[in-house]
This record gives sequence, C-alpha cells and structure tokens, in this order.
Amino acid sequence: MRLDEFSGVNAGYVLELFERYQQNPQSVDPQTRRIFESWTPAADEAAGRASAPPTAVEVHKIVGVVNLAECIRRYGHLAARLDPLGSEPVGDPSLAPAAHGITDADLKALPSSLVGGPVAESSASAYEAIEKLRRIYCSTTGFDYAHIFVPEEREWLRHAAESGWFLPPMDPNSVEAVLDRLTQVEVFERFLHRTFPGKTRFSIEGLDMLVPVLDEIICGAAEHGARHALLGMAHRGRLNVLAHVLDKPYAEILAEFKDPVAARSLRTDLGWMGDVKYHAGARTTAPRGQMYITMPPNPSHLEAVDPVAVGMARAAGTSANQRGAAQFDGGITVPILIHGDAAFSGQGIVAETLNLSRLPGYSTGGTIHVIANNQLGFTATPQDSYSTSYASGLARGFKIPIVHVNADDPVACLEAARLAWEYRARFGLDFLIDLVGYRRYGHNEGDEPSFTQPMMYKVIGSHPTVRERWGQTLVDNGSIPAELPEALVRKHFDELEAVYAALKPEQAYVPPVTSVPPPGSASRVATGVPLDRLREINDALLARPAGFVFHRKLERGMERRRAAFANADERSIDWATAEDLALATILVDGIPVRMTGEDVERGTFSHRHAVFHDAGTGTQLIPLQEFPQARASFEIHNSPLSENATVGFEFGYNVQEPKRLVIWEAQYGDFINGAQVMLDQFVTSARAKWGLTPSLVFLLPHGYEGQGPEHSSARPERFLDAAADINLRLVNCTTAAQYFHVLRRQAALLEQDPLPLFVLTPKSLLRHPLVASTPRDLEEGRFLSVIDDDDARDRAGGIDRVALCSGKVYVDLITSDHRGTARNVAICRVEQLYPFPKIALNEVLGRYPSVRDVVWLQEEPENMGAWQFMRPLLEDLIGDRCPLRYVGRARSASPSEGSAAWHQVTQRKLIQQAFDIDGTISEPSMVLSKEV
Ligand SMILES: Cc1ncc(C[n+]2csc(CCOP(=O)(O)OP(=O)(O)O)c2C)c(N)n1
Repeated sequence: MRLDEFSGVNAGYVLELFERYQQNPQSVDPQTRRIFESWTPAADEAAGRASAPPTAVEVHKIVGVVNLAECIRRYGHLAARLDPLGSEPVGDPSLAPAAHGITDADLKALPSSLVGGPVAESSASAYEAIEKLRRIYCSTTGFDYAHIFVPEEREWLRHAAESGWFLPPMDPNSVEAVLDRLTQVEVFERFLHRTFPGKTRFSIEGLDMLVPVLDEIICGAAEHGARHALLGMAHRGRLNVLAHVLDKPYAEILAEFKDPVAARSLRTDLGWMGDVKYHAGARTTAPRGQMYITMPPNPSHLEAVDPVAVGMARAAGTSANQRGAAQFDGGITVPILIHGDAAFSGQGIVAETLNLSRLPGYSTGGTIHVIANNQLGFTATPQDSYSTSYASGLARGFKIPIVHVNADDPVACLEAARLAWEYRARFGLDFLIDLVGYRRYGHNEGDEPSFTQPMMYKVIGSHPTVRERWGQTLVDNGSIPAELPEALVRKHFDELEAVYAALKPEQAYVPPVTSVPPPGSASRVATGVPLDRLREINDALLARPAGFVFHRKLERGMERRRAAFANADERSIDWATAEDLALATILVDGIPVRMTGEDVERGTFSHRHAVFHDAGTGTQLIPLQEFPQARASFEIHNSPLSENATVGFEFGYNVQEPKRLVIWEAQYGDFINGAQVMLDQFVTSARAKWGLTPSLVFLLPHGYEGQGPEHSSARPERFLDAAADINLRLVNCTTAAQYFHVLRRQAALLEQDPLPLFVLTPKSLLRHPLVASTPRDLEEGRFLSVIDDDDARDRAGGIDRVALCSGKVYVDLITSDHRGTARNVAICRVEQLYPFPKIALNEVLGRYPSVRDVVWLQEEPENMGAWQFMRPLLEDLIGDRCPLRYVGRARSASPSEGSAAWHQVTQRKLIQQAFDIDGTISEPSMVLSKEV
C-alpha cells in the first residue's frame, strides 16, 4: 500500500504515524513498520515508481490538505451565504489554506485523493477538489452534520452532500413549475394585502420557498410510501400553506377575511366560540398523489402544537386492533413541524418534543423540521433570542442533521428538502431544514418594523422577491420567455379576483361550523361485567408463563389477587386490581388502550405492576398484552420526565384516533400544571374553539396526607375554572369499584359522548380496606356521581347536618371517633365534581327532611379545591331549605402545611368541625367553619 492510496482522515493519521516512524521506527507496531519499510526509494524503484517517501515538509503539507478538507466539511457552513439580505457570513479561519500551512500552489501540486470523497474522483488536483468542496459546503447551503455521532449516518450525509446522488436534474418543466408555485404564493399575499389593507395575515413573504419545500417533502415522502402527512405550524405563512398545501378553498379564506357577523348561525348551545383564521386547522379531502395532509389547529402559544402533531402522527401510524402490543409503522405517516426561529430556540416545549423523537413509545419514524427563519422574533434579533450559533442549535444535542439554506435560492432549498426525506426514509430519524429568509413586513401587517430594525428594512425595501429573482434567472438563461413571469402573475391575480367576485353577500355567508356531538349521555351507561367473565379474565391475567420468575415481594399480592373472586361479597378488589380489570374488560370489548406517564409501568406507588420483570433475566411480561380474551392492543410506556410535551403528545394521539382509550398519569397531581398550556389551549378548549372532541383520561394522584405543599393537591380548582358547556368530566372516586366503572364508562362513551376525563386518584388509600370493593360491586354497579351515607339513611329523620365531601377526606371522616358519636351527621360523597351532579345531589338532600345545615367540607384551602365552584351551585340547589356552611382550611397562598405534624393537627380540627353542629368545639385559626 502506498501513501497516496490513503485519503481524507485516514491519510492524516497515516502521515502522523509515518512521521513518528521516521523519527523512531520502533515507535510504531511491527505491521505498520513493515508497510513503512516498503516506502523507501529502493522499494519504489523496484516497483518502477518515481516517488520517494515524503519528507517532513511534504508530510506537513499533506496533513494540511487533509485538515483543510476536514475543516471545510465541519465548518464550511460558517462561510455559507445563507442570508438573502446579504449579511456577511461569520466564516472561520480554519477554512483558509494558510491556517494549515499550505498555499494554493501546494494544493495544485498535491493529489486530489488527499481530499477524499466523490469530489476527489473528478478532480485533477487537491486544489480542484477543495474548490468543489467549497462550492458544496460554503455556498447557499450550509451542511451542519458534524455532531452526528453514528458513523453510518455521518458517512451517508457526507456522501449525499458531496455526490448529490439524490438530486434528479431540474428539467425545464420543473423550473417553470417552481416559478408558477412561487407566483401563486406571492400573488396570494399581494391580493390579501391589497384587498384587506392592514388586516393581520402573518404573511409568508420573504420565506416564500416554504411552500415548494413542503411540496417537495410531501411528494418525496409519498414516493417512499407515506400516506399521511401531519403538519404542525404556527401563524407565519399559515394561511398561504392552508391555501396551497392543504387546498383550503380561496373562497373560504377570503370569506373569513370579510369576517361576517354570523353569530346567530353559530351553535352557542355547544359553547362553540370558534377561533381566528390563522389558527384554523385543515385536512385535505382528496389525496394529493397518495398522500392525505392534515394540519391540526393551533393556539397562539408558539410551538405548543409540536408534540400534538407528533402524537397525531404516532397514532396514525399505529395499528391497534389486535391483541398484544400496538404495532407502529413509521413509514406510513410523516410529521412535518414548521418552527419560528425565535420560538424554536426559546420555547422549552421544542426540547421536550425533540426528546421524544427516539423513545420507543413516541418515535414517529422521523419528523422533518423546518425553521421558517426570518431572522426576527417580533422585534427581537437573533442576539436577543438565542445563545446558540444558529436558531437551530438545540437540534444538535439531539443528533439531528441540519441543513441551513438561503431561502432566495430555490434549487438549494429543494435539494435540502430532498435530502430531508431521503434521510428520513433511510434512517427513520428527524431532520432539520433551517430555511433562512426574511420578513417583508412587520410582525403582522399593521406593525411598523423600521422602528426597531431600520437598517434591515431599508435592505428589505429594495430587495426583489424570490419569484422575481427566479423568474429573471430563468429568463436570463433562456429557460423561459421574457413575458412568462408577468403572465403568471396575471393568471393568479385573475383567479383570486374571480373567486372574490363570486363570494356570496356577507349576510348569506355561513361559516362552516364543525359538528360537535351534544354532550350529556354519560349518566346511564351500563358498565357492570358478569362475575364469571371477570373471574376468567382475572385468572388469565395471573397466568404464569413457563419459567417466568416473579419478584418474591410480588408473590403475596398475586396470591391475594388470585383469591379475589372466592367470595363475591368480600372487599377483595383494591384500586390496582380494579384498574387492571377495567382495562382488561375494555380490551375484551375491542377498544385499544394506550397508557403513559412517568413510571406508569410499575406505578409511582408500586401498586400497578402492569409490566413484570423476570427476577432472574429481566425479561418483561405484560399480562394485558398476553391474556387470550383481549381483542385489541394494549401499550404502556414510562414517559420521559416531561408533562407539557407528553400531555400534548397524548392529546394529539387521542384526537387522531378517538376510538382508542388514551390514559396519561401524573406522578403526583401537582405536576399537571407543567402541562398547563396543553390543558388550557387544547384539552379543555379544543371543543369550543375548533370542534375537536378529545377524550383523554388524566390520572392525578391527589389528597392531603402530610407530604407538604407539592404532593398534596392536583389543584382540582384548575379544571373547575376551565369547566363550562360540559367540556370535561372531573371525578374524585372513593372506591375501587367507582374507578372501575368510570374507566369503563369513559371507554363506552368514546364515540357517543367524548370528553376529557380527569380522575383524582388516591395515594396512601390505594390499598386501604375502605377503598376496596367487592367483586359484586364490579358486576352490579355503575359509576355513581353522588354516594349517599348508607349508614345514615335508616335514621334520615334524625339527621341535622349533611356533610358533603369529595375524595380521600371521606375516609378521614368515617374513620374518625366523632363518627360514632355524632349520629345526627350524614356524610355524602360527591364523586363527580363536573358536570355538577345536580339531580343526584338533589335526591340525596331530599332524603334528609330535617337538616339544620349543609356543609361543604374539603381538605384544600378555601381559595382552592372545589369550594369556589360548588358554592353558588349548592346555594342555588339548597335555596332557603337551610344554611350552607364551609368547613376547610382557611384561604392560603400554599396548598398545604409543610410539616406532617402540623398537617395532622389541621386535619383533625377539620374533621372535628364537620361533626360540630352546635359549635362546642372551638374554631382553630387554620380551619374555617363558617356559614355563607
Ligand atoms: C408562547 C408564546 N409567547 C409569546 C408569544 C407572542 N409572540 C407571537 S409571535 C412572536 C415572535 C415569534 O418569532 P418567531 O418564532 O421567530 O416567528 P415569526 O413570527 O418571526 O415567524 C411572539 C413573541 C406567543 N405567541 N407565544
């Protein structure tokens, strides 16, 4: 082997070794020494070669070439001309030959093989090869992939970038088609600008290439077999993408701009409020090629839609109708996320979403990201917005290849798009295009950008559009006749003008109102399951595969569980068993289940064990995937430590595949506020804004047990604040059977009456005997929104007080010493907080004719919990029958005491107050008992 047979990095390494060998032949290993011995003049002569081994100076130069080539590959993007407005790239000294001790003359004298790669093959010298590398890496495209650690991926990217093998030649038809598309994009904005001056549209102008880039990605993905593209994007350019990629009719968009007052035609009975036009979603009704395209609606909260779109893609690519694990095929759907440059770097939800990309329960087979980089965030500059070198910097940590591309170079942009889908098809991983353009107007069209960016907007003011530039390029190189660009402009204006002229008068225009199923059919769903069936399922779930060794600490619980059905009237069903049986029977009914959350497989409180691990081998066993009666798939995944993105993801999954039961569990209920944006912007308002009907289930551990302010309250007041027009269900069950029935009810209502379900779940009470239910409760019962006091019903006439409470505090009440003595107090449980169970409560209160007062008792402070919500409703319900009293913690800025001992004192006082009708127990300061 000769020296010039090595290339690139290898050559550098070999030369280093050779240098060492020259200084001390013993310093290299014997095999290498033998090779170097053959690099002698004698050896060359014998082989008829003219060359001699390189001198130290030559070695230095050879190393210089190798390093220069490597630096161009790694840092060439820093010298790429990415800014359409012409700002100078930052560059890097390592890109100059001098930095490596070589000159152009040296490069001309040395072989191209030192540069390596496809460019070397077609070059006569290192100089020519380096020039070709510069054209690739320092042009209007910046390849940024040095952070990819997997050699195969990096090699693939390098070869693709340097060979361009994936690029079909641009034929005359396609160059003209791009011009036509750019004209359509630009004329749409100009028409709106002219027709609706000053109206906000978040114009795409300056990033017009976004539409052809999306075309290219979508067509490419379709060629590789994808059938569904899911597009998540914010306001910028959204109307243009809706019109031209989602095929939303011009007539609809123009009518929305006219914004007719048609409130009388809206279905206010459903709480329908609608949303602004640049938040609307859309779905293509006919396939483009073989591809359907969906864009979910989007709130103002930038990037919040990212995990939603990704979750939708995951759902669309998952088949779940068979027993076992759900089967995901990343090839059939492609999620595309369009980000803002300021938002991508600033919003934490982006990092959370990127982190999902390679996780088994969340990957999508590759999401294609496009940063619509207009170099501004409202008025903020990149210097204000990110500490990374590029807006895309975050993606590097997730090993996502990045291509920066100048949005004024259509060919480069389309090449970036092709590389994106080829990479996705090859590796099934995320890819990012940083599309660098500008923003022709202010943040919105009524905003004056030159207040804050005077110099930039001077340049923009005289900067031709990409359509103009591309049209001129094609005219100049003879590809199209000189009059074509203007003819295309006229054609597209004519089309818009014709649509606008044909719009019906405003009065007659009825905006499309999504049909939302009317809520309210939950109350009478039958959810009981015959005992025999439950017993069979229980046995099947407990089946032991041959050789599987359970952890010894789990054996006792399994034995108990095996005996659970021995006596139908014994309280043998604890919370976890009820959940397991509920999910199993839902699967038997053919409804797939997906459950996620932090540590859900075992359960935060070590109660669930939906996934067993063989004690000897670690092999997993998931009984809900194995039991033979199941007719649908069960998937359960420990989520990453995220609330916002994981809730967003499950929301997306749920609305995409609404016939599957999707459950998300918080580690503690407190942490749900990490997903507050998802709750407010999607889960609780999606119905009113967009006509979406989520039915996601949230399990939120809740209850005051002395664990401090952060592990006590799921803050039910949050959900009650957002509750209106029957947009959710909030329950606080006190028995395992209630939990069983509420889960089964939710599954039964998925199609008929879908609503998000929030379940406040127990912690210490998971194994409490009073929370346990009998097998017969599962067979005969159904979910009860209010549970009367069975013990008090026999002496209804002697009841002076009805204490209403919800959840775990009920157990504190009935296990207190006062319960035995205060026989004139009935304790009734409100198991469903929303929708307010008016009829059921009325029935219960009606059973106690001689009550002197009704108490609302809660563990939470007065400004939290359900009290603020319940008070007017209870006042209304009770009327002048008797006074309403509040018993609970006083108003507080913090949900609970920070000390367990203090908690116990407060809790004891609280319980006392519930039974203290005559005020004989003095009122402690931290607990309020007051008539309202
Ligand atoms: C979470 C959130 N914070 C603040 C805003 C207000 N806001 C609307 S657009 C915008 C600038 C966004 O900049 P960028 O991401 O670069 O997108 P561009 O508008 O430039 O396309 C801001 C701060 C918002 N919509 N969402």
